[in-house]
Amino acid sequence: MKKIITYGTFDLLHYGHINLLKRAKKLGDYLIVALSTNEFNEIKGKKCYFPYEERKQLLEAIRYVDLVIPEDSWEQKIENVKEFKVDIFVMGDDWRGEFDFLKEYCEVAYLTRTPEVSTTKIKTDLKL
Ligand code: C2G
Repeated sequence: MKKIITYGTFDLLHYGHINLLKRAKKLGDYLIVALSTNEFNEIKGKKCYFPYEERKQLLEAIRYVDLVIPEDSWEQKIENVKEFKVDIFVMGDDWRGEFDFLKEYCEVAYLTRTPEVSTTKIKTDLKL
């Protein structure tokens, strides 16, 4: 059982997120998503439209996602990788290089982002 983990806020869920989760799942058999809590988003400086429970509910409805756990700190990744015996850590390539320290514990894969869509863009466009 090849286990994958990825992290994020996944606010205003869109097809860029789905592309990432779909490709992450294809790398193994079991995909864990560590979802940023409302408190952690404050630390990340991200203002969420949907609170944690709703963002979690949306993610759990996605066929590629097997488990959603809370992400409440920058420092939990090594512990998560060990605890869940993760084989591959996956993030969009806007994070390329940022998490290479995990290579000691698991494979690290940065997948290309879907360029034209983002939560920020959706919010900006809707204000117009
Ligand atoms: N993503 C993507 N294409 C987009 C938008 C997002 O592939 N058009 C990917 C991001 O690269 C990330 C995931 O979808 O891998 C979730 O995106 P965000 O919710 O923006 O994640 P972020 O706020 O960058 O949180 O500890 C890591 C952080 O929690 C990452």
